[in-house]
Amino acid sequence: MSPTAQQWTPAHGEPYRPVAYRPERMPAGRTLERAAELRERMGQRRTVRAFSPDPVPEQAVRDAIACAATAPSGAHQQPWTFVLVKDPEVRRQIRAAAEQEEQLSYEGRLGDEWLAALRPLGTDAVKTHLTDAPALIVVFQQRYWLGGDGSKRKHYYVDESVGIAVGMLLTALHLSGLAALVHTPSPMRFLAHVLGRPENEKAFAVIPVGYPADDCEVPDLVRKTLDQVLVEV
Ligand code: IYR
Repeated sequence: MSPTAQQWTPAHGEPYRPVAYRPERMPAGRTLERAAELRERMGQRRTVRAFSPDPVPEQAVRDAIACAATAPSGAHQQPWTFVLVKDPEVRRQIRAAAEQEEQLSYEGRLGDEWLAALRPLGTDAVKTHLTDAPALIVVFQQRYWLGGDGSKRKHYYVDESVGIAVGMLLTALHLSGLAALVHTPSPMRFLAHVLGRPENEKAFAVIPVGYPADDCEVPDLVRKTLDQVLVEV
């Protein structure tokens, strides 16, 4: 039965049941064109901290989350939950709680070395993006599987799996013409509380989504060149 027709449950302990996979091979010329185009388009992505309150096409955000949920994961356990927060009151609560933590962080909890690393980015404890952006995607890691009857099962490579899913989410949002930010208020425990998440879920990141504000500015960052990040053997 398809997972849409029935609540998904882990295939734990079931036998290997292979099915044929024969995607049509793309001609090399087309692959090269696609790859160059994607490289160019992804090079234009910037992390945005100043959002317009304009609404975004909501289905595009759901589609991007669906793309993220195609990510590979440890033992195909898909250990993620994406909470899409549109309610302005809930966004206000998240901002108030995040700013309380961030104030302590920027007033010294981060330490001098971390603060120096952040200085070129121009960040501070004021998190207008949490209320200006029309939507927040709060990504939770399922640290373990929790059955309806309270039974638990170990999840593997949760950090890696959720990190990959977030990368795919950012890619999908950007290629759909939407701006985003990976915000990691620390500590993030308040998010599970505010959003009423179950005990097996731990917040991983808050991703405001929207359009850049008309007066949006970003730091003048330089990306490493391909030569600097690629080693060919
Ligand atoms: N969580 C804080 C600090 C912060 C940390 C890193 I590493 C950044 O790349 C950016 C910010 C904040 O959100 O401001």
